[in-house]
Amino acid sequence: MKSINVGMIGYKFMGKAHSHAYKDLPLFFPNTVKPVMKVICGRNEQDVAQAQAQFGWDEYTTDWKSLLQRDDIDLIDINAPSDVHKEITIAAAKAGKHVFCEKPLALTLADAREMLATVEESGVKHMVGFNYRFAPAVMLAKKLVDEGKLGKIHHFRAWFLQDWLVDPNFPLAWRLKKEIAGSGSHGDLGAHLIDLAHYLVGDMTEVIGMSETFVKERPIPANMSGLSATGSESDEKGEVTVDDATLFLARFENGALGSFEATRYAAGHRCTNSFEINGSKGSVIFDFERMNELQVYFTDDRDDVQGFRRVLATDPAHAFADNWWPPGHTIGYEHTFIHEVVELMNAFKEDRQPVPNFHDGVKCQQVLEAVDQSIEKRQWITISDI
Ligand code: SOE
Repeated sequence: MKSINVGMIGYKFMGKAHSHAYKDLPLFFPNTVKPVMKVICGRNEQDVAQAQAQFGWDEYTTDWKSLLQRDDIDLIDINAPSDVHKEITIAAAKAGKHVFCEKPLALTLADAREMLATVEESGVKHMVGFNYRFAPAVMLAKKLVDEGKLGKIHHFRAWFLQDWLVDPNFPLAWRLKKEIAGSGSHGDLGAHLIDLAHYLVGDMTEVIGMSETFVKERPIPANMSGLSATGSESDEKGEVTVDDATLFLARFENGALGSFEATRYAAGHRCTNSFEINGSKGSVIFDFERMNELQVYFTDDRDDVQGFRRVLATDPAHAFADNWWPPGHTIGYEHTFIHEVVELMNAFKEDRQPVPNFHDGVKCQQVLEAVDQSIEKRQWITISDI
C-alpha cells in the first residue's frame, strides 16, 4: 500500500492541525504510507470552501454522509466537536472506512464503548488523537520508565493549565456546553493528562475528584469561531453547563499515586501542560511550553553533580528526531500531530492497529466518568466498577 485517501470532517483548530500534518508528512517521512488529502467536509459552505483552498484539499463537501459512499475514500478523520464523534464513527466503520477521531472519544463511556465495539466488528483501523504522546521528550520519559531507569514509580503529578476563561465576558463557546463538549476542562485538558498517565505509568485503580464552574453564565455570542472570539455583541447570557476546573487524585495498579489538575482559570498560563514522575531511582519533568526538553534526575549520579539536568530531545537518539533537523534545531506543537499521523500511516504499512487507538480512548473515558461519579457522590470510585 502506497497511499491512503483521507476524508476529513471538521476544519477549525484541529482541522488545521491535521491538514498540516498530512501535508508535511511526505516531505519528512517519505518511507511510510502517504496520506492523500482528498475531501474536507464542514457545515458552512463558504468556510469549508475557504479551508479547502487554504489547507490544500482536492475537494470540499458539506455532506459528511457522501464521503462514506465514495470508493476513493479509505480513512475518515473526525475533528468536529465531540457530540458528533459517535454517529460519524459508527457510520464510517459500518461503511468499511478506517477512523481517526479526535479526543475525547465520546460524550459518555457508554458511547465510547459502542464506538469501540463497532470499529472492532467492522475490522477497520482506529486511532484517537492524543497528540502529546508524540512529543519526543515525552517519548524519552516513557523509554526511561520502561527501561526501569527511574526505578519503582511513586508519583505521577500532572497539570494542564489555561487561562482563556478568566474574563467573565468571554462568550459562551461550544466548549462550554455539555451537550456538545461532554465536559469542560476535564474532557478537554484532563483527558490528555489521563492518557499520558496511562501511557507513562499504567492503569489506575481508583479516583476521587472535585470540580468547579466559577462563572455560571456567559454572554451568548453573536458570532463565534472556535476559541477566537474575544467578546460578545449580545447582552443575553446563557448557562455554562461544564466544569471550569477539575482536580482529582488517583491510585495506579503499580502502587504509584497520581494527582491531576485541569483548569481554564490559571491566569498567566496559556497552555501549561506538564507532568512530573518520581521513582525510586530518579525523576523526570516535562513542560509542554518547553516541549523539546526533558528534565531528568538520577539518584545514582555522583554526589557532587546531583540535580536535575536538561536533556534536549533533538538528537538522532530521540524518537522521530532523525527525520527533522540537525541536533539542537527544535520542533513545535504541530510536530506532535505529524508524528501522530506517521504512527497512523505506519499502522497501514505494517497492517496493525495504530496506538493510541479506541481502546485507549475508552480507557480515558472510563477515568473521566469515574471522576465525574466521584464528584457527584463525594467518594472514591473504583475504576473497574464502571
Ligand atoms: C483547547 O482548550 C485545547 O485546544 C484543547 O482542545 C486541546 O486538546 C489542547 O491540546 C490544547 O487546548
